[in-house]
Amino acid sequence: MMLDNVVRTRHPLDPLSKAELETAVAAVRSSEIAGEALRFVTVMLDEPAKDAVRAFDDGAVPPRRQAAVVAFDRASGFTYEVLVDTDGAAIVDLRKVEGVQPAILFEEYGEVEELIKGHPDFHAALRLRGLDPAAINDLITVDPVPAGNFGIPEEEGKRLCRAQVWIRPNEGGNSYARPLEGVIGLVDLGKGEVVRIDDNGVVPVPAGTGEFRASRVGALRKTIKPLAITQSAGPSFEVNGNEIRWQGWRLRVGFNAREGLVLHRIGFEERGRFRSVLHRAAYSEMVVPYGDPSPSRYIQGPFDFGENLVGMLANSLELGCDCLGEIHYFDADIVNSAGEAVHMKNVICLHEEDSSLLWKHWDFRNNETEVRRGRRLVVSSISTIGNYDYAFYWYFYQDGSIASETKATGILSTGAYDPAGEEPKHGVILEEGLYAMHHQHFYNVRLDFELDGVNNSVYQVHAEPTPPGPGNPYGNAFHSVSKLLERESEAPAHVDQLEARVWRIVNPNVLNAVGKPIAYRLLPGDNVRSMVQPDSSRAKRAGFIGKHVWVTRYAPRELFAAGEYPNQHPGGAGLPEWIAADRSIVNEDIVVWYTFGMHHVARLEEWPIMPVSSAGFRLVPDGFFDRNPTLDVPPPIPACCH
Ligand SMILES: [Cu+2]
Repeated sequence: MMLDNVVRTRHPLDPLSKAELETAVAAVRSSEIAGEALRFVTVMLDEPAKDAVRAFDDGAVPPRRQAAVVAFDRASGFTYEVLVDTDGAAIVDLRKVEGVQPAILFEEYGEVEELIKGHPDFHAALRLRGLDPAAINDLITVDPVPAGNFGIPEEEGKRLCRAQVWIRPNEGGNSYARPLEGVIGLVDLGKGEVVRIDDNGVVPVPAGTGEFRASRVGALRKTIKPLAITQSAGPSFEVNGNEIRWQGWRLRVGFNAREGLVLHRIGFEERGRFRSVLHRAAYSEMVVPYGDPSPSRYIQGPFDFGENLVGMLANSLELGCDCLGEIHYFDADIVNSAGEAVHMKNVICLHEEDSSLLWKHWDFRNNETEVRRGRRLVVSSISTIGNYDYAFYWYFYQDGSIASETKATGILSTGAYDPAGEEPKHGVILEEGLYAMHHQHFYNVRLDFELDGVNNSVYQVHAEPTPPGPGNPYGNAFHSVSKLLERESEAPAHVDQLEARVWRIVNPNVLNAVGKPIAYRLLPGDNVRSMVQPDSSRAKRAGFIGKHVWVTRYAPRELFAAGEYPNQHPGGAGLPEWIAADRSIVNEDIVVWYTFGMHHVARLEEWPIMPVSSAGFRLVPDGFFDRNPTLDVPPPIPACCH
């Protein structure tokens, strides 16, 4: 049944509108869990079943819009999951979730700081260091550190947060230049009180300022000439609501409080036919395990999606600063913990870039050249989580490839050491008395493939030299070894660049021009293994960093690699738990999960602010098209280059 345009203007995967968010909040507020202490952790689109979305795209009626609400009662400590039909303003399902802690609320960040700063034991720790609490009160900053779970019986069942302390060198200055080493707070967020303040010993407060603000770093260089990017006829993309079309690509952007930027229904239009590639692609989790065993630093290992809500912390992007050129911005609406709808301006940036050479050939015999310049479409978002700023980029290229890149920037997390004592073993000295602890950033991307149809399979492929002998008389031969991953337990694997290991996602039901299943290839980029011990709390809680590639059978609730509620979780949730079911992944609706790590042993050049450090991966068509799909890209200048 076709509906009129008015109803169809909203796509089933569009993020919840302000009105829908307010409807969801109002429904929860009129339910039996309503009360003064009720807080809203996340209110996100409950994405409709995939077949309903596909049917809508084929002209069917839209599925009902639903909001998935995670609410938390600060008085009772109970967590609730509520499903609200926002079309009908009715609660569809309401359940209490036992034994979990939802993400830290923004208001709790402020409370941790206030509680620590007001506590007599904290004042005593300051005085022990020759500091006057009243005199420096306004310069003290307290960072909440998600509590983790170290199996300490007294911490079981409580909503906790740890705290680290810094002292700004001056008003608005860089806190991380002056750690108050050794002082670690433990706050019971349920009771709203400090459990204790540990003092692991006095270490001098470093004297540096870590200054990087333009107004304070002295003369600025005058050698930069303007660099303007203009597109006189406008960009080549079209945006219709949340749908983007560009150079054959079609995709939809979404946004939510937990994951931030989400891409849906990614596909390529070939000769008028839409060929899907991914039903959904999004970063699902990240964790930053710190590798310093000192009593003040081993606690650091935040899950920035599940504990800190990366979408909630998204920046409003500025033209000419965060993005350059002809930009289209998408706004987003979210709900804060008080249940108020908050409009976030310019949280997703869309633009087009020159991407250098697409392809070229010079025929030396007749001196004819064919050359094409490439373009890429860039969809990006930036979130700030405490000291670090993370930029997430998705790139689409004319040749059918997709890439993603994360850029970590911001300020290093630091510690202080006593210059008169031993040098820190698990960090890099930045200046006298100040060091940056070794750590790793692990990102996980959830790739819900749908290559030309729902049912796909995955092969792990590597290269081998062909054994010498009659089949390889000259010793030059090598071949590919391809292993079909049949069950979830067979999939977890590390990258192996020396073996040219890649993963091929295929649709065994659709063959290309040479009679082989159409495919995309997952090409890992820089990666590293996790340095945590397999039986450690960190390894158990971040199971997804144990391997780089995982494949699961699609299940609607399996969205986040470390599980729904990583905050204070004892471990085992997410990917390791799901693959225990060992479902078949051959010719099924499958999801590929890619974990990649950025190994961070700091450099002096990363202080006082860190130039971006990037890592990522690529997805390239591998027999998805029958030949180079860019032959129809015109030469850059009609009269030359061909
Ligand atoms: Cu880092």
